[in-house]
Amino acid sequence: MKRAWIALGSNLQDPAHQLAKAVAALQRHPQCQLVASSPVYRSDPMGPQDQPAFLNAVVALDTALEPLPLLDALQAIENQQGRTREQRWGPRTLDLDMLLYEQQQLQHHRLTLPHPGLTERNFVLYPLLDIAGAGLRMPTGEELGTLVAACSRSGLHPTDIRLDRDPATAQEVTS
Ligand code: ROI
Repeated sequence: MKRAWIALGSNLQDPAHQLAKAVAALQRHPQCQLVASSPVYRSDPMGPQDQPAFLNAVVALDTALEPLPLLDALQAIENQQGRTREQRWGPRTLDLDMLLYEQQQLQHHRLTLPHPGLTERNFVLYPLLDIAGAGLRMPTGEELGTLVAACSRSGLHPTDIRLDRDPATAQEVTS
């Protein structure tokens, strides 16, 4: 089995439900094993500001799939949840982005590893830190802790949403 790190994001059609449903689909996948899921964060939109806030999280998967078949599996889940090809930087029902796959570096027209947005997106780095720890090594040799230290946390807010529950009952607890 190979270890992959996947970022989840949604800002349309009940984002908490979208994330929980995606995690449930990954858990059901016969060639994937969910290892960990991060807390869920609410984050200010990166890109145009006239769209709802996002919910973001990261999961660790162990998988028998190579990177491109894993990408196919992630896109199938996006499509099952009604994702259409939206405008660039626009709102979306569900994004599943492969951040890292073992120590692989890949430049393919469908997939770049590590994910090119990884180093500048606090809504990816902080949940990754929660489950991977600061010592996680990038294929480029840097440690995750170094990347996090260079990335502001502003606009990133923890929530009480849990991803390891039944998606039918996933809900936001506001206090
Ligand atoms: N902004 C935030 N905060 N979180 C996302 O997941 C996200 N995804 C995107 C764009 C539109 C770039 N902005 C985002 O695709």
